Amino acid sequence: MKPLALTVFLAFLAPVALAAPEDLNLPEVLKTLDGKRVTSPEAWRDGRRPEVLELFREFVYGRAPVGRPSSLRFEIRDTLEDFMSGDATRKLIDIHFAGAGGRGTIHLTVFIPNKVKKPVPGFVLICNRGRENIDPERKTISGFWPAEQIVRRGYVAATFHNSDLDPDEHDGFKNGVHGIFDRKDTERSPDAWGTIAAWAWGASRAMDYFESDPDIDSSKMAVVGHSRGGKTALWCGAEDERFALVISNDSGCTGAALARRKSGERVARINKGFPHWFCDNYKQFNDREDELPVDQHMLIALMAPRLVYVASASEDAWADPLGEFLACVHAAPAYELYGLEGLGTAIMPPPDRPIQAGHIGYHLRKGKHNLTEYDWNCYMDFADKHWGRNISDSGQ
Ligand code: GTR
Repeated sequence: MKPLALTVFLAFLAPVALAAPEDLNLPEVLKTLDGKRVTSPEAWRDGRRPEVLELFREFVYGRAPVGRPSSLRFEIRDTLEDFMSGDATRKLIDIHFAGAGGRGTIHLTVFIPNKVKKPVPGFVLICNRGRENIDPERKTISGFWPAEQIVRRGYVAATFHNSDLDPDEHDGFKNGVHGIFDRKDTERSPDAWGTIAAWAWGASRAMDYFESDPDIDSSKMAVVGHSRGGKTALWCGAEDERFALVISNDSGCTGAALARRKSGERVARINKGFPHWFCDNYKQFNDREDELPVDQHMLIALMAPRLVYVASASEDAWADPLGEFLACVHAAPAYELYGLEGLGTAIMPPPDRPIQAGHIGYHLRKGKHNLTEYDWNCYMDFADKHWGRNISDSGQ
């Protein structure tokens, strides 16, 4: 083996050394802005957690002007009980809403396993790739959303496309839910919601539907997203505590990766490339990551004491796998307040060796930036483990 090939081979085998937290000077999860130490679950839930959430609203993702709108309405467009060779019932649901600027609809696709005790827990994917990846007819099958496998393992497979909420383009926040709900009589504020927050809002409306469906166990639903969708899943999980499990796949910059690592995609770059994703205040931190009042480990900590899972890919340097892993490590103190284990290790695992014992799960998949069946299987293993499910629940 050539020396370089050998080094790369060994790097995959050897645990990756950690940068000490002091080196990054991360803000402490359990220290309030006025310097008080948080030592109880109550002080976290009622004090520090809302404080951190507000910091992310004000400086990063922006503030949604509306929660569940009174206009929200579910239209079950179609129910087919004999889908996937009888394994699943398919429901196509239109979630309608309206505001001063017009109306919108989220097209939600849901497959509910037939041979399983109801209500059934499951996963909702925020799809940010082409709609063919979430084909409700199943003529196109994609590893990005392996609905058949999800159903076979006894879980609800649900999904919607992010563009139902807001197209992924910078149009000055005129179209999508911004155009529907934003006030027109005042200037847009620097902490107004960006597109990531708009997509996250959509996942919460899907949760509104799950709560209304007796076949779905809304107390055990996971929100899943890849890349920009992964950033969205994390923000959704922070804003909406109804999600019991939050899954970030290769979310990278302003997702799971620590900004202060300044590795891979950086704040200035993401704000330039995607000026519509975050709130205007976030642009103050271009090339000034150290001045952020938060870092992304605090976003992961906002899930505590719920389950959260972060996955990276070994060839995805742009998303900074080590930065994603370290954010999980440094989110743990919020879990420890509840007597729960966070990640349970500070040593980065080699590829394809998931860490799943604690309330924070992590794996580094070998390969490129993508959401694959391997990733999904890890997420379902984690859910099986923590939700006490086994193959007999799947009816197989
Ligand atoms: C990239 C962007 C990343 C990531 C990715 C994706 O261009 O720089 O932050 O979100 O797109 O969503 O696939």
